[in-house]
Amino acid sequence: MPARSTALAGLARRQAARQLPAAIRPAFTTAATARPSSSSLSRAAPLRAFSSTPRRAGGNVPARADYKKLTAADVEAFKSFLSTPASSLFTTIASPDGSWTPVNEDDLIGYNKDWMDKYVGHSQLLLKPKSTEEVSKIMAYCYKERIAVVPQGGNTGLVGGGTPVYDEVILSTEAMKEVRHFDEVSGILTADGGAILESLSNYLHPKGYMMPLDLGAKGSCHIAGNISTNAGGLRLLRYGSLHGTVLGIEAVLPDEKGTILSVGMPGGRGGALRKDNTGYDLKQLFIGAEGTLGIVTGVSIMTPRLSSAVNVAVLSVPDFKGVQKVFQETRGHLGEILSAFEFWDQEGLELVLHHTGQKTPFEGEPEGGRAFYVLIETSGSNNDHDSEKLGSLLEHLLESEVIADGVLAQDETQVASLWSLRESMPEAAGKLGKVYKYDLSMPVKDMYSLVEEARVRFEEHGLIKDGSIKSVVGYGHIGDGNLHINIVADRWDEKIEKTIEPWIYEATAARSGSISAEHGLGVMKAPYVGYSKSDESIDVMQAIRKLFDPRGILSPYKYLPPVKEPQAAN
Ligand code: FAD
Ligand code: 2HG
Ligand code: ZN
Repeated sequence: MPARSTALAGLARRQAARQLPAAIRPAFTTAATARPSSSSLSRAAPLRAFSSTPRRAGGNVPARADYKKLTAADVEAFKSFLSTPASSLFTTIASPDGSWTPVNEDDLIGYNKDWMDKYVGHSQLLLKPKSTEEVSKIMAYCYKERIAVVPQGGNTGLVGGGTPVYDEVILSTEAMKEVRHFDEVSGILTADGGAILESLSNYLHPKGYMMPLDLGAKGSCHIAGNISTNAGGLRLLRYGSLHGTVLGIEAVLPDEKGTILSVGMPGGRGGALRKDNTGYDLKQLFIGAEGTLGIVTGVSIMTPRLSSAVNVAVLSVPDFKGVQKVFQETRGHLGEILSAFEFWDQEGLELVLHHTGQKTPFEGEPEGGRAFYVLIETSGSNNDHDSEKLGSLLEHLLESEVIADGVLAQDETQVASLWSLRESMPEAAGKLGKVYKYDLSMPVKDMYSLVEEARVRFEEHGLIKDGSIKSVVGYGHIGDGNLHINIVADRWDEKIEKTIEPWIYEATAARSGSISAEHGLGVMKAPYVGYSKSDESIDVMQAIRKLFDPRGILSPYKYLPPVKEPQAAN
């Protein structure tokens, strides 16, 4: 076994009782690396005037469908549905009689453009209703007039789902953000759809509870946005998907009445129940529907107890086989206390260190080198027990030479610092250039060969040599079989995109994977659903969509490929 020299010093109280392997050191504390717990992502600054063609990388967007073009009379109607129009309605359309003050196109850019600067629409109207009833009136009117609508939460989605493609009305849940009810016995939380994920966490923590999901965009994303994308995030391994934790949904349908559908919400027929087998489970349809079936205005969700003991270690591993071995051993050793298992590659680490100014917590260069990093988190209620278990796992991994070395957080600040190495990845990639993001599900053993194949492909196409592609980073939620590939380019460019797509979806399908693990389909992947779903499944999905949205006004051009016209009989 190679010599591992770094000595341990200054162990925190909870670790002092036991011996840690010499190559696992306390993590550095650097002010710059605190976990971005209040990380609200700023909406895009006004940058440019709109062009008449919608911007999205690549072709594939259907032509604008025959939706009504907004008039001043429509704005007047929307105004009449809102209790506070001055703070709920923003339009570039001029008022014939001065009854509203139009805004500039630039004032709407933060809602027309996505976080990645990839998808840009040119809506003329942003609505921020304050209640479900207001949403209902809006939707009934849009149905009657056949006005296209895109629901928007925190606009942190990564597939172009939450921004308009053309001139759809943007219906934002920003002004509906209250907690409606919390049951301290059952842990069931009921909130407005526009409640920000992080505010819900902050609401729950003093009560000893936490949200069952966590993601880097927590400071901006809305709970209804999370539900609509079926967001996975960093805690799925432990608490499962929203399909398990969401108990109820209130949604406004795009129909004649703007029907308010309330399923599994407290106070409704049936209430928020953990067990309910009466009929089809309608709420499930809204989880991951990306705004195609209705506007989610309220949510009821099971929240777990806040863990009083949290430990985090980051380990370096010389090869991807080792990453798999570490995962296998970790599950075996830690069992129920394992709460996250994340990984990233060397290119990812360098990107984060360079673009966020963080310092590496590692020292020196171990024999065998470092190629991958895994973050292991335990959450439990007995720190001695959990530390003991984690310590013996780390010892075992070092002894068996699966890992090269590692760092173990000694306090909350260090926990935050280590998490930040992983959570800063999307932001760091965005600082380097334009990021083509792929969010794929597949057997763990097949994950990294895809990243390597991608690098070879781009080399062969000369895209790395000519500087078009600056970095190819692999990271993700290994514990969930979810790989993120971030391909950082110097520009949005059709040639680059065509080198990646559909090749990357074919390569995913060849590995029996899914082209969307947790980010959804949006406008980006709508044409490619067939790589992961059969024609029969797509037909049924299209039929469900039509049932909820007969006039096709919600989130058009997205989510599914256009409906095939029936063939005429001979
Ligand atoms: P938006 O982006 O506004 O909308 C997303 C989709 O939901 C759109 O299709 C929109 O039309 C629809 N929608 C929004 N609100 C409603 C509503 N009220 N009713 C009906 N439909 C609605 N995702 C993960 O799964 N895991 C991660 O770990 C993760 N990390 C991220 C980290 C960063 C830094 C960023 C920028 C994004 C990350 N994401 C992640 C993606 C994104 O944060 C999630 O998809 C999030 O759930 C989107 O929420 P939002 O409120 O921003 O929704
Ligand atoms: C994450 O896990 C998110 O950090 C974002 O899902 C991934 O930006 C990405 O590609
Ligand atoms: Zn993710």
